Amino acid sequence: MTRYLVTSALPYANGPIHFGHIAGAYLPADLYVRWLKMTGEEVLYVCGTDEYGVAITLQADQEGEEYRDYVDRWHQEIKSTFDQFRIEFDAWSGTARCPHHVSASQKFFTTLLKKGFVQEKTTSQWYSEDLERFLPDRYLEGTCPECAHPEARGDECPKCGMWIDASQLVNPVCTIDSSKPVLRESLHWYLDLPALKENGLAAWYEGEDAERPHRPWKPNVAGHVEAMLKDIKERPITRDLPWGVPVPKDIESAEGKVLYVWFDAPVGYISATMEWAESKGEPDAWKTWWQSPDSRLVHFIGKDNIAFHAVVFPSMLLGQGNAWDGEPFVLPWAVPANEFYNLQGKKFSTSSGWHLDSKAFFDSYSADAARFHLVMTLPETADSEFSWEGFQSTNNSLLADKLGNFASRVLKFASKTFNNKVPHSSGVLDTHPLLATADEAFEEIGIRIREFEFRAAGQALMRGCDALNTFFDEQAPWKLAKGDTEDLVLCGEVVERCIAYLELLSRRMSPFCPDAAEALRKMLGEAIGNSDSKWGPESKAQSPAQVIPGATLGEPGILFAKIEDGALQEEISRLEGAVPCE
Ligand code: B3M
Ligand code: ZN
Repeated sequence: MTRYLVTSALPYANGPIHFGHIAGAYLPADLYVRWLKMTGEEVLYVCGTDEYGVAITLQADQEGEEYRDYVDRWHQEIKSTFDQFRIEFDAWSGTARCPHHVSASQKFFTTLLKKGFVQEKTTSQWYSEDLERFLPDRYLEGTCPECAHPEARGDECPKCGMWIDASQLVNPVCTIDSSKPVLRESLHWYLDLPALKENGLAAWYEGEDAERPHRPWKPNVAGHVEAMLKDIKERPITRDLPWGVPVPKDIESAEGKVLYVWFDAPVGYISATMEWAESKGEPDAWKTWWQSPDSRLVHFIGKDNIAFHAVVFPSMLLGQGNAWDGEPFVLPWAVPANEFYNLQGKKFSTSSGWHLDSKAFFDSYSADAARFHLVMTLPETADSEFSWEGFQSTNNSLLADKLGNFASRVLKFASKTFNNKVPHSSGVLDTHPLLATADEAFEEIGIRIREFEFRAAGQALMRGCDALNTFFDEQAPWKLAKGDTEDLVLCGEVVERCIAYLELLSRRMSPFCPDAAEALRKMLGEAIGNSDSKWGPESKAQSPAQVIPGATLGEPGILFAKIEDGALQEEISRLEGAVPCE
């Protein structure tokens, strides 16, 4: 049976998660997971914080905090932001807190070493004579050896996206004290990507090896991977740093060396799964997800993480062979990488105030409204952005006017005209063309979600609501209610269908707007019987549920409050006080 093993990039525990991150790697995954679960699939959604490496030491050093305390604090903080967005993981851990992480990462390393996919080399590293230490990549800035951009970091060029070998950096300076470092010899271990390419990576990517990956690769993924495969190089996977997974002790001269954070971080997906399995009392259950050929491994990431998820991690996985008892690891089935999400035309930047403070945001607006607006503007094929005007318009004209309004018209009318009970139906309207249009639109949601086209899925949800509103308008039950007996019967038929479609809508909308979906189900009261909270497999979701004739409805209410122009202006002026980065 197909199983979905879904991951979202492990956020660095060194700062807040903002709307841009949410839109890039978390909301689409959460939506995907909620949809699959609702339709009866077996799914495990794994995430956690990325807690080692230089991104952490840099920040913690600057703020004068112990590394452990620093990551603990951000681990909590990040989780509370996910909670505000109703992003729900099955397994949630962190690389410096998971009890399996060190041993799993070290085993990855030693296995690759034994199999000859990791080689030891003495290389030149930048060393600060003033600070008497080796300088990790991120403590260096200089000119990009590929594109000559003058502000490249030691590990990566922000302009051309190249993964840089720091020793190749032109005119480097130390970011701690602006001194000029010197090159000194140090022993390090290199991942033999060229050998791994020949030993299965290329075959997996190009699909010679059976039907494994989901096709086609997204163009941003294909572009990046193909460029990288053409000229693949060995890459160092160890560092001279005091904070990380130690290189295994039994390896000569491992003293003071740790695994590169991009080596241990993806293993974090596996170690978090081990922890989850153990907490369920089935310590081996992680294997069902990672080693079973019918697992579909799906990595949700932003475009800056493509190389690691579509080249490096798959190489590490396939290089393990049978070393872990049982089947080899599965390789990624899909990597739905997103482009970047900006704020009113500029990059999100917490430090300059060009951001949306989650706490303030959720004091005024709902998770549902935030989620739906992000879905409708996701950077799926190009960079996109959050604007306050856009947010207001999604909330007011889509959620409130189309979805919320349909629900409140129907339920208020039923309350007034039918004593808040579901009218009886003879099925005469079941095949009405507008309802067929709604069916088609609602069916498309699932098709699109499974193709990672979440914007289109959101549009389909709205098309369904349009058809339902038109149906209600055209049938004009408020006129029928004033007519003869025959009209009154038809009026009941119309209302019965609308209530049944509200039940269907409550399920279809739930991955997008989980809170409003729950609220709508409450408003439907006894009409929906005691269907369980998972709301059944897809087969059931595909036909409108039969609401119970004569059952009492709950109390009608407002699903989505409108955002007033005044509130909007306030938000915009607050942002205008900030100085965005170019
Ligand atoms: N922490 C980079 C990032 O947050 C990195 C992702 C790790 S995923 C294994 O964008
Ligand atoms: Zn460059």
